[in-house]
Amino acid sequence: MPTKSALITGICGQDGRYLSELLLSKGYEVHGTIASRAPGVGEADENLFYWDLSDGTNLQQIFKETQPDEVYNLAAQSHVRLSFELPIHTANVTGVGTLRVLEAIRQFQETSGKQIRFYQASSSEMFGQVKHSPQNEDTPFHPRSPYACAKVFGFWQTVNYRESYGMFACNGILFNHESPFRGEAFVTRKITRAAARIKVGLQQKLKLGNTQARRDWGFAGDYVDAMWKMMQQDEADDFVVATGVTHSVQDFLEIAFGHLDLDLEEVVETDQSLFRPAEVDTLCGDASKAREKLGWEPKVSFEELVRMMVDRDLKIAERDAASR
Ligand code: G4F
Repeated sequence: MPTKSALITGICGQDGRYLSELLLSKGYEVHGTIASRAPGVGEADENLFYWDLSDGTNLQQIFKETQPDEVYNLAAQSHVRLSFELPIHTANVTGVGTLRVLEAIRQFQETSGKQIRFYQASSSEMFGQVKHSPQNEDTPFHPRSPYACAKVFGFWQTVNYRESYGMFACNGILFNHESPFRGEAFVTRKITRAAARIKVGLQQKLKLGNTQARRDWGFAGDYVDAMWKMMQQDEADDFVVATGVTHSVQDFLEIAFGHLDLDLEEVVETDQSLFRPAEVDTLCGDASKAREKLGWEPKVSFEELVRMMVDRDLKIAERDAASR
């Protein structure tokens, strides 16, 4: 079988990292786009292309060079609280950016005759003020942030390109998914990093916003497998990817700090500036469709996930403490 070529936008992020490992293990030729601010900028790599979702101009050239069979659109301004401070930028990048990729694929297919499959990283944040629980593919959206509004735009553009042009374009509606490679500004990694640094004496306090918020947290390594499976279906469709189990930020805190025998009462402080103008109080996904049609299921439990993240952050903290 000839090698398949994949292009991952935002390949340097957590999901890009796990997805590229998965695709390489399946024999794919993997290419990725990175934004100009990404780490390692300036280093030559024939499989990496500088590109930003706010820019539609060089996608045709990137497609020409990479000849992708599959495009995974993982790039975004993905921080919910930041989107309240940068609403226009978020709309342009996370929302219209998705449309730029879809339209570039449509035009490339028309001129080259090559068929490209498209995956859109849609988000459980689109459910926002949830209409019922657990949320599945039929649950109406009620976005609660500029980020979530932008993701709703990207979701419907993906559906529209599928329905209007017969493109293979699918949405993975992924609930929160974490790993030791999660960005440090997201609450899970902020907690595990702080616990580890407090343990070795590099940090004294941890400031958090709303610790009563509840999320359905899974392991990113499991979730990229669902992305790939969606792209191998006979027909493009949209799928919720979730564990079906919900926990509070407080639960996450207690397991993380408990794993290192730390007393969180003494170190955790509430910081009002970390609350959001509108909060998504609780999310819980129903991934029955993914289980039935994709044969997908999560493998890593919540407790295993927290411990995995703390253990890696402890190694980093110990190394940092030793090099002081
Ligand atoms: O970790 P978070 O920032 O993730 P959030 O907002 O749920 O969004 C993440 O998951 C989405 C999938 O559902 C993605 F689409 C999105 O791109 C992103 O990856 O916050 C989780 C919860 C929130 O309720 C927040 O208010 O934790 C609460 N929280 C409390 N203190 C905090 C903090 N969040 C952050 N980032 N930092 C805090 O100090």
